[in-house]
Amino acid sequence: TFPGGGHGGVIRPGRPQRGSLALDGSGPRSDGTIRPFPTPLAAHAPPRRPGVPMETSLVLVKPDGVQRGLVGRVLSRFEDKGLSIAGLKLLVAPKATLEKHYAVHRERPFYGSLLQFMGSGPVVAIAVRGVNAVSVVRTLLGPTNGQEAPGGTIRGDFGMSRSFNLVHASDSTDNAAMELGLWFPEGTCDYQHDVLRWVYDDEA
Ligand code: 3AN
Repeated sequence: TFPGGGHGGVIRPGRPQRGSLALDGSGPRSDGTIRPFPTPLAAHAPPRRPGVPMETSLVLVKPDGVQRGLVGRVLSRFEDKGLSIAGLKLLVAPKATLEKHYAVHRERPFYGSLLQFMGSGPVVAIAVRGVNAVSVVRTLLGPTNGQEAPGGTIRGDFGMSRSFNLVHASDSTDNAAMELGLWFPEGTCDYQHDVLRWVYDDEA
């Protein structure tokens, strides 16, 4: 028998069953007949907004973030914010990928050690999608140096270093497109993320 049921979960019309509810949420009236479930849930949901322009940013949890067991918490920051995960993988980055990814820093003194560090263990690549995702994600990361990053940001909460700064995120939509092509050449996942109608209002 079903818990609290005793009738196999079935409420028979015409038979009062005080103190019990049908599994579909309907309940018996005092005369024993069945009350339909009040209102379909969809009737209360705001309408889905078609055509909201979304951006996708490329985030990396760097080898220090993976080793320190922060992957779940980094993902949670984005999910908690209302952003969507559109791609996710763990890999040891090929040197060629890192060279292209950090080409802009080729002339910087830290370029060699940066590439060595980024190839020293697995990284987690995440495609993060949302309205203004590129700048929103950068805000969630915080400034480069963990010692200067404010509390509440990923780097501010978890890091104490400039080079071991746990995460990377695209700094412009152009770079995001380039980096997504590099880390997700197979493309990202476009799906209906149902919670978004509760995340964005009519002004986005
Ligand atoms: P961010 O990731 O905050 O955009 P960038 O783009 O200036 O920072 O630098 C790319 C990466 O290079 C940083 N995430 C950091 O790991 C490393 N980096 C930046 N500046 C230095 C530095 N002065 N010394 C060592 N590593 C650095």
